[in-house]
Formats: sequence, structure tokens, C-alpha cells
Amino acid sequence: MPGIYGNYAPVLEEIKDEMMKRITAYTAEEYQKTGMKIHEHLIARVKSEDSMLEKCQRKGFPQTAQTALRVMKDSIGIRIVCSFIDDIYANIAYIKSFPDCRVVEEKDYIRHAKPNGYRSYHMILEMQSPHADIDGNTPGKYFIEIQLRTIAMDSWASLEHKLKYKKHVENQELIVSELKRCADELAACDVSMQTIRNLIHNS
Ligand code: 0O2
Repeated sequence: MPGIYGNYAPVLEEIKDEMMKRITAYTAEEYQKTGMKIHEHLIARVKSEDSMLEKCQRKGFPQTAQTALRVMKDSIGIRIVCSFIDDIYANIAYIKSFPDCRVVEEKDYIRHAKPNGYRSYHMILEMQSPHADIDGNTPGKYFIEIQLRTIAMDSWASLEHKLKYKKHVENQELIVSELKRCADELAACDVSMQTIRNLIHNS
């Protein structure tokens, strides 16, 4: 029985792999030039059927391929984790240069952190594929969510995500403000590390 992505499931995998190939090629190219890794690590996934079904239901949409591929724009997700803030923006510029991709949404939670301290850069890309899409277009259009973060931002997000599962805890206010304090301290370290790198680079 086909799942929520219907016949488009293999296309999603193909697009994810193509984007990973491009990002990895960029890293190799930059490494050749500078001896530095422009990203520290990279993860990519097609959102699991169960997570997508749960998300459609939670947001009050029918659990259909149309919702999964059009209303939700994170069926394909890629996270690029970088050592330095400047590397994030270099990756963004590179991704924006693809002629077959269009940025349809951008959220810069690095320059404008969420009130809880969350920092990351999110973009939704619309990528062309030689395969037909759910609206019957050929070439087809598929969405990819790309998140870019430093190692420090990624560590915070992953710990905060784990802690969020414990809903009924005492001292909720204190926990929220302590998490925010940690996020701000890590952000200050990111800025210092970038400054140190610039100093070394310029000397
Ligand atoms: P998963 O499993 O990571 O994919 P939406 O995408 O519609 O649910 P929104 O607000 O439009 O929500 O999107 P936004 O702000 O771009 O955030 C989407 C994703 O960013 C989340 O995906 C998380 O991965 C991450 N994120 C956003 N805010 C926080 C936060 O406060 N803490 C942590 N740890 N992660 C955050 P999903 O869909 O929740 O899940």
C-alpha cells in the first residue's frame, strides 16, 4: 500500500541525494582551496511517513500526498552544521546560486533568535526535477528545507529538544530562562570564535 508520499517517495530520495552531492562537492572544492572544512557535518532525511502523518494531523490538514508535498515544505530536510558563523553564510550564497532552485522562504534565527534562544538559519528551496510533480508539472517542483547552524547552535537545539519532552516539570520558568542564558552564552562564544579566526586569517 503506498504511503503518504504515494509514488513520489523515490523522487524525494533522489532530490535529497542530489542536494547532498552538491553540498559535499562544494565542501571538497573549498577544502582544496583553503584546507578548511566549510561545513563540519551534514545530515539529510526524507521525513518519515509517521512523522509526516502526525504533522498533518497536528496542523489540521488531511493526511494526503498533496498536503505532505505542498502544504508541508519539509518532506526533504537537510541540516548543515558549520564551525563558524561566516561558513553558514558562505553555504547559503552557494545554495542560492543553483539555477534550478528558488528560495521560497527564509528565516534567519541567527540574526533574530527565537525568544527561547533558538538560533539557526532556515530556508525553503523549490527545486526542479526531471520527474513530474503532484500538480502534473514536468519538470516537477519539490520543496527542500535546509537548516544551517554552528556546532554550538546545534548542540543547544539538540539538548533543548530532548528536554522539551518532559512537559510537567517544576520550576518551568527557571528552566526556560536558564536555557535562554545557555543559548546566549553559546552565541557569544560563536562570535568570539569567528573574531579569533578573522584575527588569525588577517595576520
Ligand atoms: P523536525 O523533526 O526537526 O522536522 P513548521 O515547520 O511548520 O512545523 P515553523 O515554525 O513554520 O514550523 O518552522 P520553523 O520555525 O522554520 O521551524 C521548523 C524546524 O526548526 C523544527 O522542525 C525544528 O527542527 C527546528 N526548530 C524550530 N524552533 C525550534 C526550537 O525552539 N527548538 C528546537 N530544538 N528546534 C527548533 P519540526 O517540524 O519541529 O521537527
